[in-house]
Amino acid sequence: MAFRWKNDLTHADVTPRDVFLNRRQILAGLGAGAAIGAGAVIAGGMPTQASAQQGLTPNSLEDITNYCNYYEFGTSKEDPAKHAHQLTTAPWSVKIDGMVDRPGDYALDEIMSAMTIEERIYRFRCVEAWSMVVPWNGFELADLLDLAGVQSGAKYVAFETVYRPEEMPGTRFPVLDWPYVEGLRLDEAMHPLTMMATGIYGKPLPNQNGAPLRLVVPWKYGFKSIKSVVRITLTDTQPPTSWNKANGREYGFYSNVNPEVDHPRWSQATERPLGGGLFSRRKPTLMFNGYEEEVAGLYEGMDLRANF
Ligand SMILES: Nc1nc2c(c(=O)[nH]1)N[C@H]1C(S)=C(S)[C@@H](COP(=O)(O)O)O[C@H]1N2
Ligand SMILES: [Mo]
Repeated sequence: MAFRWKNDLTHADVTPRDVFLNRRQILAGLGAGAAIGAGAVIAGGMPTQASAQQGLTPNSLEDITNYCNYYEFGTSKEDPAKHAHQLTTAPWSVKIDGMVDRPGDYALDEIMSAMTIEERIYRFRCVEAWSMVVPWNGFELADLLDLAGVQSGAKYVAFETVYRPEEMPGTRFPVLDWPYVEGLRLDEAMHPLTMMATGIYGKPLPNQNGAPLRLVVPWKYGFKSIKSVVRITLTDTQPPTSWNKANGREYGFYSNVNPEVDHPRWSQATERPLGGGLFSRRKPTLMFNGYEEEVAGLYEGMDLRANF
């Protein structure tokens, strides 16, 4: 909870709130609060919206306001914002099972009352080579795993997204093998940078962002950050992951952000920051998405090309 990392991001680096929200077209859904909050990103008493928006070209803003990946609601970037309101997020519980001392269905309320919610401003890099900076609210996954009591033989953590065809129109199509599943090595899961997010900008997570509880692993490609988690399983074998099952040649288990290892169909050396408009300058992608100092040790001695 008191973990300090080389945090070089402030609210000035946060993808402007209106950009972030607009891209999901949820301003209407959130009502006046979002609209009022749009220009009100304050850090240390100083309005930073102006600096955060430098370089924005409003005419191309529209192109990036619909970017969202939540395939259970459809594969186009606008689908999740259109359909995710159908998801019932309360009541919610997370089954924690496998190699834990206290397996069970943990009610979200129960989890929340045991956790300290803090804000973490993280870079977020999609494997498709767009990126943003998000002020998440949430808690360290390690704290939740401690609540359940990880047993000594456990080596991996498997995650599962809720699967409700009646609320998730995208699951009618066999794009992925539903439910969406993900996994981390235990040391990755226990790393203090790894969090479970419950909010953005101090407000509950919008459904299309993975309400009410989603994983955030800032040094890995975005698809590792599985949304709307209903099950967490401790295991001693590497769990299957949705994108790896769909295309193992293109999406590895680790999927650490790495500018030196290209996707078979495109370069990962640079990225397009969201919010900069169509003609925004690409910027270099950072090793481990800028968290090299904190996480490189997890992969010491590993061939990152073989273990992509
Ligand atoms: N269940 C589920 N989780 C998911 C996805 C998905 O389709 N289904 N998409 C992933 C991908 S590819 C990305 S880039 C991020 C996007 O998160 P955001 O929409 O909050 O930016 O969610 C990830 N988590
Ligand atoms: Mo992604």
